[in-house]
Amino acid sequence: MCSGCRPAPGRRRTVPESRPVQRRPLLDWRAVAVQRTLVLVKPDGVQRALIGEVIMRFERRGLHLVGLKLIRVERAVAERHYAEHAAKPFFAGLVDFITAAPVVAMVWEGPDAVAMVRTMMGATNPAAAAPGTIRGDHAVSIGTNVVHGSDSPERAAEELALFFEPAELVDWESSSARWLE
Ligand code: RTP
Ligand code: MG
Repeated sequence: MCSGCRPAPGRRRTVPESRPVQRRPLLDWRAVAVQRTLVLVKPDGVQRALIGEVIMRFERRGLHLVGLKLIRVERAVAERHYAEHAAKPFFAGLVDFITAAPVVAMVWEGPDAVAMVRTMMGATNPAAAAPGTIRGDHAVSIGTNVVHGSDSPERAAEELALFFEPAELVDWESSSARWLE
């Protein structure tokens, strides 16, 4: 230290008081509802080795993974899951399809996660799905459209309960969370 920089004898250097850092997000997305939504990589997606592709999209987007498993969907579960379509001509085929081979079931969390996932999936009929969406990039047929996503917060709650035990969902904090606020 230079002699001129020394505090005068008898005077103590004053150190600025340390203050807690105020973290204020640029955009307070807590004003938007944080939701959980069910995503299935359907049997065609698993067979076509698209599991990683689907996970990557949600992970890179910034959604938060709280549940993940590879399962065979039991017929009774499939019938409950697609109960809204029970009267439709494609119902039997839909249940056959979703129970024919393993699926990957996931729960993703984030602000407006239900709508965000649906937007990223693209339209039900891949012919109408925008390029850049999962179906728009990876599917050509309405029957084999790679992914399922809950279509409302109410359905998401029902579907989470149908596919996951509470203990299978993991509460954890990602170290990148503050960079997504
Ligand atoms: P998902 O439930 O699988 O996420 O699909 P989604 O909401 O986009 O479409 P939804 O109307 O719930 O239909 C469920 C699945 O049934 C098949 N589907 N086939 N042949 C047909 O007209 C027809 N319509 C629907 C699709 O595989 C759709 O994903
Ligand atoms: Mg649906």
